[in-house]
Amino acid sequence: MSVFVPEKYWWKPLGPDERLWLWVCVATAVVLSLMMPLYNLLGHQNPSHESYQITPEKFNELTEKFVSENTVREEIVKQKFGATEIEKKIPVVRPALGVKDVYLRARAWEFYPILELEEGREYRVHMSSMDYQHGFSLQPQNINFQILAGYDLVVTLVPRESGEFYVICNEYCAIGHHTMIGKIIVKNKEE
Ligand SMILES: [Cu+2]
Repeated sequence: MSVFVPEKYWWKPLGPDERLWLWVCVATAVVLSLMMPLYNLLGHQNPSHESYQITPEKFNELTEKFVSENTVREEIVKQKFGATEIEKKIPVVRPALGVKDVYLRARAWEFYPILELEEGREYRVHMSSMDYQHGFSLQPQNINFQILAGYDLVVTLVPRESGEFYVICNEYCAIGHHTMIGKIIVKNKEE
């Protein structure tokens, strides 16, 4: 049985053009790799985050606990699916003093609860999905994250601006996707 053995390898000897291209490739790879940490520190981009594994059941339990301990009122939210319009009550949750971990549950097709945060205070916002892949897109700031079932995505943030902000799902999640809109309210300390 004969084994094919090439008589010569293309990189032996290495031609000047090939050598130049290899250096271009190496330089590009180095520049692109450096851009990752540098842009994270210097660029205007989404805040970095942590991610942990969690079951939807456990995340749901933590969310329900957070909601039951910190709810201040409820808001009626309307959703339109074709000709049908439904109304539901979504709790507005204002984390008590000292509560840093806040939970935002995504599922078809709602963000739950409505968060009411304080300007200048640091929070760890936990996000996870109960079913499909969803997207967290904070508008008009254009801050975006993917929300996946089985993962607890933690974003540490300090709200710098008061007002009402909308969370749009920007990952297509079937029939009610267009109705999946959440809300984050940011208030001054005095409010
Ligand atoms: Cu969605």
